[in-house]
Amino acid sequence: MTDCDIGLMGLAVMGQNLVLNMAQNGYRVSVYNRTTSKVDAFVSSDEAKPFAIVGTHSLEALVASLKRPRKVMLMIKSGDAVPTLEDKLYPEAATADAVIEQLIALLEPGDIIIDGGNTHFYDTERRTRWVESKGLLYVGAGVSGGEEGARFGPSMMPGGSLDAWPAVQPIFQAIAAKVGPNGDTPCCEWVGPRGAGHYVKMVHNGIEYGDMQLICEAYIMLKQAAGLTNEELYDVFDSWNQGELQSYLIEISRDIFSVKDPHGDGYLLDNILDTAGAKGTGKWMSQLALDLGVPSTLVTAAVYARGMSGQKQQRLRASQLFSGPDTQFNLDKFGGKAGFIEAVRQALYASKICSYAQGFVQLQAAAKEHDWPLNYGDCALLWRGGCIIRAQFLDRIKEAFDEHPQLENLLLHPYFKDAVASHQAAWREVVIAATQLGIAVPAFTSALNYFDSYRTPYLPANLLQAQRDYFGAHTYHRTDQQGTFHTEWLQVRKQPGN
Ligand code: NBP
Repeated sequence: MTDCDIGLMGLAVMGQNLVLNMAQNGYRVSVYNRTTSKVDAFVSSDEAKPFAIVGTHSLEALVASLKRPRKVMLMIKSGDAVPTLEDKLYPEAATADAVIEQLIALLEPGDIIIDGGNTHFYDTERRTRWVESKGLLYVGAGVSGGEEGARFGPSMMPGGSLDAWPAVQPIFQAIAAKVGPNGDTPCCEWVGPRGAGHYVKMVHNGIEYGDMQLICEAYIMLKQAAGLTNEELYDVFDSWNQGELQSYLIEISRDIFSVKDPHGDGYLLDNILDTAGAKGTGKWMSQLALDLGVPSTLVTAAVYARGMSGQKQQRLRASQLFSGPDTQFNLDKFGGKAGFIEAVRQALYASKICSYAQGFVQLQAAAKEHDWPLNYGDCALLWRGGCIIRAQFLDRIKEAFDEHPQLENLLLHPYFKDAVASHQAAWREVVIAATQLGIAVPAFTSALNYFDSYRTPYLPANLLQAQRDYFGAHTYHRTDQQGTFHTEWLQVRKQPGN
């Protein structure tokens, strides 16, 4: 039997749901999993049975079940990359490489290997070149939306061998989330060569880290500074979700505030330990921002905030040693509780704009570094539906980049400039209140510092460069003359008259 449109290996949560989604869209899908009992269990499950999905027990059988050009999609575990030590690949990379190696031996020129996992873009750059050198095509596709998205419409960010796109496009665009006035624009477009798709997915995840941390900071301010109850928080987030903050993450946070603990008293949220996990894509974005020399400070603050949350025992000990400031918080400054809630909303929106501005600046720097012709308006569209950061606000970003494809920073676009300008007073007051109360808001603060650094014509880097020249002869430029200068600072200091 060689009539399947696509084969998928990796039947965990994502793989199973993507297969059901493809099958529901009329594609004939064959499947394989390392633990083959999962193949049998899946194809005979109530959800899969109506679609006559073809189960196979080996890669050979999977490949043999496919129409040409064969398309094999991998949805297997990805891991932490060690990109500079190619000979010491992390176990999951070695695993995926071993699977790809087997597939190369089984496939023929023109066939396509697709990696839909959260793979480090370095691996996708490397694998695209490797697979293409064997006459095959390779696609590294970011897939976002979790279990629900995979089943009913994920955001998909494919990149790699452009020649693979015509064969992959109909399937991917059929299963992707749809947005737009008629609900028929797929959140799936070709992103660019080699690792571009996985890079865009990584930036999506980094922005997700920033969004989540900012929402947590809004929550802690409303809860600790203004004393809002979970019922009040539900109402606040519900109203926020009607306006410019409308987004999936605000919506699910709202819902979380309403859930009573099925195993204890009160609300479930209040019984959850305040330590957060991470799978590493935020860290990757942060590391790569450092490599590129671009300040993606929001994702970095969010990664560190998760790290600090994990130091629970140390925090408990430190809390016995230090008390915070002895401040009486007065809501009158904000015009009462309602005014404070509105100020927090504005702080959240302005910070969010900075976070997305940083994400796109990093994408632009990466595109330049790796020679990817990225379309930033399309990137915003890909995130408009199906994924975790989906939000109304992404329409504005798409419009901004459609108007100015080379816009160097979202903050320079009239819509975002006006939004930040009109929100900055409240934003500053919220950061001041947090500082006075001793409530940590690293992402709000980091966003405000980014904004203040970005909008100032004058930073103290003149002194910094003077220090570098003083101890290391690193030279400096002058404000009033062309050229490179060095000063023997000690000698100048010792000259008479100085
Ligand atoms: P997991 O990330 O938990 O991976 C489980 C799958 O990997 C199983 O099919 C497992 O086979 C297979 N696998 C492992 Br583990 N080691 C293998 C090996 N050495 N050789 C072959 N197969 C191996 O599954 P998931 O959560 O569905 O995610 C799949 C991919 O999608 C990952 O790359 C993930 O990062 C990405 N992703 C996940 C989400 C999400 O919300 N979960 C969202 C977006 C992207 P077995 O059954 O034999 O152990």
